[in-house]
Amino acid sequence: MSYSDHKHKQIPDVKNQVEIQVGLVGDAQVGKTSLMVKYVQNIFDEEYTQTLGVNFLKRKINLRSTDIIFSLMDLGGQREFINMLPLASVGSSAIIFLFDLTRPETLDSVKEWYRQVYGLNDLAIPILVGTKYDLFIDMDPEYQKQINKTAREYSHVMNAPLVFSSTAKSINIQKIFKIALSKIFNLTLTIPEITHTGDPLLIYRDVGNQNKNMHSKSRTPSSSSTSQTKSKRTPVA
Ligand SMILES: Nc1nc2c(ncn2[C@@H]2O[C@H](COP(=O)(O)OP(=O)(O)OP(=O)(O)O)[C@@H](O)[C@H]2O)c(=O)[nH]1
Ligand SMILES: [Mg+2]
Repeated sequence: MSYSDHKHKQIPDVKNQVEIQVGLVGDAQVGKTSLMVKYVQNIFDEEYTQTLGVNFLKRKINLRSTDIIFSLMDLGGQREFINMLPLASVGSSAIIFLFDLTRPETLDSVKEWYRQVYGLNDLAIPILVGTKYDLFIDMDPEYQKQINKTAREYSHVMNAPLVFSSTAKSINIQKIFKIALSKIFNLTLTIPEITHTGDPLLIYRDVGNQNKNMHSKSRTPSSSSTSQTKSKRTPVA
């Protein structure tokens, strides 16, 4: 074959493909499996089926000419599965920390989940997600105000985007993963933020940015490792 023949051969249409692992962690029944199944299969089941160990689902999306494959790793929230935390943490580019907006103790637990995850992977981008917003909006306004405040403090200290979501009512589900993608690849996202107390919060612009992550062996919110960048922030307490 001559050189010119070679030049005119058809170039196969090869798409770029990137696989991104994202872990989902948080207390039992906060809605990790529901969120993952909704995002991947667009199904919501009201009935609770406890996750025994780790669930695993994939979803392919297209970003410009690249196929992005989200590999979602959902860890059962019962303490007995904590030995499987490396499956959801190691190799994940982002970790979604979920809490139930109607159970404040699940937000408190995020501290411990965060500490454990960052012992295994301190480069993953954290995203803080409050679930069951559909139930939360019917709760006492004072309670809502308090949760808003505390969740925002956690988001700040963790340097994590904050999203209030409802899997049951499809509120902010796709956006969680858009935010994850934008943070992982340092892309600009044009979704408006939602910051008003009482609304389904969507706060992401000034948190979870890569340049901050780079410096952050200091991500762990335990008091001893709270570094200079965090010393001015409200501690997770
Ligand atoms: N109202 C309402 N219920 C929800 C929502 N998300 C999840 N649930 C319900 O909450 C319960 C627990 O959801 P799961 O997704 O199984 O919770 P999980 O975090 O995976 O629990 P473990 O597997 O034990 O860790 C189920 O009955 C869900 O139907 C939501 O957005 N709104
Ligand atoms: Mg589950």
